[in-house]
Formats: sequence, C-alpha cells, structure tokens
Amino acid sequence: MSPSSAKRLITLEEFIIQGQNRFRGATGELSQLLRDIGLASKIISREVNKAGITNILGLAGSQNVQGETVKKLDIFSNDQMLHAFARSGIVSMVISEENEEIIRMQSSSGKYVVFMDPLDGSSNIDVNVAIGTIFSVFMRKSDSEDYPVDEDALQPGINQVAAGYVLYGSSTIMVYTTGIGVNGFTLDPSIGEFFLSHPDIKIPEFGSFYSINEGNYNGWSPGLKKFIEYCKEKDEATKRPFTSRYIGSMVADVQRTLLKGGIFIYPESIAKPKGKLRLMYECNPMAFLVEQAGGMAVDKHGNRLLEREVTNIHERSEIYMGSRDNVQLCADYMKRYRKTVSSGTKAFEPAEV
Ligand code: AHM
Ligand code: MG
Repeated sequence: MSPSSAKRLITLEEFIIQGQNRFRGATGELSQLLRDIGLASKIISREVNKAGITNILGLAGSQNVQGETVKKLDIFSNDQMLHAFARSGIVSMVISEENEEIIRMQSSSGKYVVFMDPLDGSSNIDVNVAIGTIFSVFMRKSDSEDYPVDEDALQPGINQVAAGYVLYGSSTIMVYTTGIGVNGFTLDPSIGEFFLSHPDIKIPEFGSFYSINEGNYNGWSPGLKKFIEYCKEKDEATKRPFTSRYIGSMVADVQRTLLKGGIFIYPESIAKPKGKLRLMYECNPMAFLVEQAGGMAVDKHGNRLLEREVTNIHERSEIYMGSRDNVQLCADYMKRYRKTVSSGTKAFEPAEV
C-alpha cells in the first residue's frame, strides 16, 4: 500500500487546531482547554483500566507497591482535571461534583468557568461497568481584570461555549461540541493518541430504545407512566415494543442514545422531586451535545432544558433527552395527561423538599 492510499487519521490535536483556524482572531485558548481535558482524560483512562488490578495491588486508602497512598478513582480524576485547568491559566473557576464550594484558580484572570463531573457513575467501578468524565465550559461575564464572582458560574446552559464527555468503556472515547456539531475521538492506548472516529455525529430522528430506571415507576407522573406503557405495547407499524436499555451510567446511556437514537430519561418523582442528576455538570452538557447532534432535551414541562435559569451550582434537574420524535412524543404524553388530571380530581405535584 502506498502512503497516499493509506487512510489518513486525524488526531484530536489536529482537529482542534483545524477548528480554531476557521475563526479569524481566535486566541486558541479554548483549543488549549480542550487539549488539556484530552490529556487529563488519558491519564484517568489509564487508571480506570487498572482499577481491577488495583484491587489486588492495594485498595483505596492503603499504600501501593511504591509506598504511595492509593486514592479513590473519583478523587484521582478530580485532581487530574484540576491540574489540567491550572496548567494553562485560562480557567478562573472550576465547579466540580467532588467539591462543595467553587474552586477559584490561581489565574483569576482566566476567562473560562468549567463545570465537571470528573468520574460520573463511579459506583459502577467495582463491577467493571463503563463510567465517564463530563465537562461544560462557560465564558465568564465579569471583566477578566477583576476577580471572578459567583454570578459568573450561574449561567443558563444556552451560554455554554463547549461541552463534552469522555467515556471509559470497551474503548475510551471523547465526544465534544463547541457549538458547531459533535465529534467523537477514540483513544488508541498503544500510542496514547485520540483519533477522529465519529465525525459529525447526528442522532437518528427516531430510535426504538428507551432508557430509564424503571424501579422508580411508582413515583412517576401519570404522563410518564403512560408514555412508558406506550413504549412497551406491541404495534408493528410503530416498531413497538421498544427495547429497554439502562446502564445506570449516564455517559454510557447518553453515548448509546446519541449513536442509536431513542430516549434517555431521569425524571422527577415523588421520592426525588427534582430528579437526581445535576443541572450544571450532567444535564446541561448532555443537552448541548444532543441538540448539536440534532436531538432534543427538555424538562418535565417540555421546555428546552438549556434555557433553565440556575440558582445553585449543584442544583438537580429532571431530564428528557434524545431523538426528536421520541422526546416530542414523551413531552406530548406528559402535557396531555397533566391536563386531564388537573381538570379532574387529583394532579400529580410531587412535594418540594
Ligand atoms: P453519580 O454522580 O453519583 O455517579 O450518579 C450519577 C449516575 C448517572 O451516571 C446515572 O445516570 C444515574 O446516576 C443512575 O442513577 P440510578 O441508580 O438512580 O438509576
Ligand atoms: Mg455524577
């Protein structure tokens, strides 16, 4: 095979630089930030892959063979991401699932604010199930000469300038958007390089999968119950029953939904009136990705999730996201049934906590 006929592989670095060159006057700072995340995720991927063997070599909290204290993987991942953001001095604040407070970086002039869940689904580590890192990037509103203020972090999802995830699954894949489509890069661990493997991801308009924790069925709204019953009914014309798939690791469930279509739901319920997932570092970045791939993400009223006002950096939100047809149908069910019950005797209104 001549060199010219060999398939030309594009690395994450090259792709980021090509993207940057398309914008005249781009400073390259966002590109740097994405490269930093790429590097941190390679280090996390290496540790995640060692997790099983680490159990043999030393449990978290104990000392490993080099005499170092073994850290829990979610703490390790948090540290790696924070180091990455500290390195280039372009991030002024980080909000992490692992830290109650906003982390103010030394470079207070950095123009970006990053939200992250450094290792989502970490309860799945012990059973070798896929887990992931989620990130969401905003531009701060205050002047970079001043210290960043809390309001810089409290922005609606629509203001995100980049978002993505890294899935540590059967292979490690980084999927991100900067608002011009969604692209995925698979890590070749033998040379430590991410290559473009999923260019311009488009979610199917319809998919025959539904993904939700059905153990919580009794606490759902009547409309959601009806929608899930619809998914299970037999009807060849509409390809039902749909297939149920739920990993319980958001990054993995979203990755399948993006590639194969369908709907992923973590709803409000009687036990969890605001759902479980966090708006700023779980729901918003995934909503941005799915919209950029041509899909939809809404709240329980069918409103666009990215427009939700935020009052607390760690607040929770319900999420209904995926293929347009599936999400629209689910939203229609919830609206239709809400009307019926509210005009009747009893409306579903889970109590606020
Ligand atoms: P975590 O941030 O504590 O890991 O929890 C988030 C995870 C998501 O990855 C997943 O979608 C969800 O929790 C599953 O929750 P449940 O077990 O209630 O279905
Ligand atoms: Mg999480």
